[in-house]
Amino acid sequence: MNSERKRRLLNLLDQFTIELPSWGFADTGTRFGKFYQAGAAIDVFDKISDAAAVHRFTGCCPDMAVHVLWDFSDQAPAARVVEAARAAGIRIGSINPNVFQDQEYKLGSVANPDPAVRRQAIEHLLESVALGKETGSRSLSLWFADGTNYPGQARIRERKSFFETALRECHDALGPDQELWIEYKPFEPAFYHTDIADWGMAYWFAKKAGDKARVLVDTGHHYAAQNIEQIVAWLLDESMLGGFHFNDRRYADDDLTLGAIDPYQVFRIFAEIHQFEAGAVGNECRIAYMVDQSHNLKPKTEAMIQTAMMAQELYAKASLIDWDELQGFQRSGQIVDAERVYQEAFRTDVTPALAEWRQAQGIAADPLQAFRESGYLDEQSRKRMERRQKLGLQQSSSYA
Ligand code: PSV
Ligand code: MN
Repeated sequence: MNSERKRRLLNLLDQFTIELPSWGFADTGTRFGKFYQAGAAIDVFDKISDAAAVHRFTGCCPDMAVHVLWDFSDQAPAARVVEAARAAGIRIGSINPNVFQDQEYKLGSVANPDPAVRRQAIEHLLESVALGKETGSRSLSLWFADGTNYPGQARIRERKSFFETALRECHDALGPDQELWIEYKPFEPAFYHTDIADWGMAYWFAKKAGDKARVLVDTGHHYAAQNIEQIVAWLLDESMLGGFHFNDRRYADDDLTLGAIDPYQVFRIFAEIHQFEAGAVGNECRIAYMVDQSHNLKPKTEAMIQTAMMAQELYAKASLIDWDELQGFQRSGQIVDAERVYQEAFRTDVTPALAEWRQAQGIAADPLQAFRESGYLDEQSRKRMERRQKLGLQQSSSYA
């Protein structure tokens, strides 16, 4: 890698941050059960401590997304949560309302056939907007479980109009610094139709809601063969890409760690972004890079460090593509050579450049190794096991 390219890469890394999900530090499972971990976070303050640890060792995760019902309570009001984050050296990132868990939402939230339930869901969205203002968060990140399980269960067009009304009302309550991101998902938990099933529907709802609304791409929310980088290219071109929920999968929304199955897919997504930003002056786009993973088996904090490192590595590799050279091959129809530009960038070892960047930040060249040597996980596991015992909470019988 020549020195000019390395200098560019180091500058790009200075700007690359990735937001961690509070829920990725807590015990999670599947519908078949949960395996408890001694080191899992018990409450939002543990989650803040864990997210801050990931940031300390990686230097690129200064924000933590919060889930309204899972993270805020009388014991954890907004002011205390914000203060705990500040003291730990991180910020509160996107606010995630929860209109999928309560019993009322069996038939949907903002698209529920009952107007009282629709109102209740909208009120929760508005409270989440207010919480965003209180916590200094710049984004409201919306995911809806709304949909149906059987043909004939509901009128799809009527539900679409319920969504348009609700999202507009939510959008209009946003403060000047707040943005609205709309996530899509083709199935689960609904198994016949999902009200926001794909990027086109999310795009449509965002357009209808207003100019602060954009689309959120969760990499796990596509059918298996979907070309995600094409979606990203279109959203970039239309200035409608709000951000990502990164994770990897083999089958459906598996929520595995980023790059575990197909790192080249993530590389190609980053390539579209670098290409867009390299395209013209003024093409910088504010994209929120976020993680949305469920670490059912891996130690959670380690999985998060592994994810942040993988994201940096793939982002760095994709930045090495020489766009002028590539365009030359594209114009003359040299397909093999064009593809080789991608493959060579993907193959390039960026470990030395990442080590140099980390050294400049005062962090270890191998954040995972340094984290392990710090003893953080052992210490937290011991303390959290004791706390769980006192609180009478279910837990694993070992440190592992
Ligand atoms: C739904 O699968 C999702 O990806 C949404 O982003 C939620 O906010 C998150 O998972 C946690 O439930
Ligand atoms: Mn998501």
